[in-house]
Amino acid sequence: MTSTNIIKTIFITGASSGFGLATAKAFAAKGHKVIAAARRQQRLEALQQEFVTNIYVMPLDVTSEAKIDAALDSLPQEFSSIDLLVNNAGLALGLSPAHQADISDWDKMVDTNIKGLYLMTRKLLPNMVKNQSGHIINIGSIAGNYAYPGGNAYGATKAFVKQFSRNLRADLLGTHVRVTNIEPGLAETEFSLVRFHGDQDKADKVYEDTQALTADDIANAVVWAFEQPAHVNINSIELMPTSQAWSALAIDKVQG
Ligand code: NDP
Ligand code: 8X3
Repeated sequence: MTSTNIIKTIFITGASSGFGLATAKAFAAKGHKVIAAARRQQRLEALQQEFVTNIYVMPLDVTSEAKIDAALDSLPQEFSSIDLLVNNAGLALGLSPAHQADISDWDKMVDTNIKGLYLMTRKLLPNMVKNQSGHIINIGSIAGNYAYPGGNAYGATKAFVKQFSRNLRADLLGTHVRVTNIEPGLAETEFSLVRFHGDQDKADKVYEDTQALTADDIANAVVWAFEQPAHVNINSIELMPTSQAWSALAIDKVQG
């Protein structure tokens, strides 16, 4: 038996855009109760209007433990027992080489992609363990698996997500709580607009003349991992657009 016909409560961080928004819509359309959280409350209002009864939207900055505590404390009773946490909130900032990168960009990526993710996990896990049921789905990245120029701190935060996900599985053995790391490649969202600090032309160039993954592709992977029978744990899913592959290792040739 799968869990598809049972209403679950699903907490999604970063639900105002991209993967988080698509995942919130996908679960809400299936009738699940969805908590959609992000900093930009206005963006979430349209979601609330589309799914009046089964979406609860809330402002949340995952980098602040105090704000997470306040948000969780304020959940209405009917949304308070979380079956699935989708740790999606995250960002890349900059594509400069390490010796030129902006340290405040690195700080923001660490605070969001690492600290925000482990705080949310730590806060929601005890109840899942108590219930002997639950699922944490983390949004990692191929950037955690493969190095590329300018990927420096961003890729390292996603390598954290990969190993944290695996170590969670080690800790949670016997609790029936599942953990999955989704590792997408190139996907067209607001990701590049954020990475290039609002430079729309630069962001558009990333997706020009190619067919990137869509936010719905990632939502499909999240939903699929969640809908597997309770005895099946999808450890990780790495997905790329067909138009993306690895490049050769680089060699610095001495100039003659
Ligand atoms: P978007 O920029 O479209 O969405 C990012 C979401 O994260 C927004 O909803 C944003 O909401 C939220 N967010 C950012 N910072 C915070 C914060 N401090 N607190 C709460 N929410 C926050 O990008 P994607 O949908 O592409 O990115 C989603 C995840 O997928 C990220 O973790 C990203 O690293 C990862 N990823 C993206 C890939 C891509 O190519 N697009 C590929 C692989 C992984 P708000 O600003 O309103 O708070
Ligand atoms: C986003 C994918 O390759 O731009 O995580 O880093 S990539």
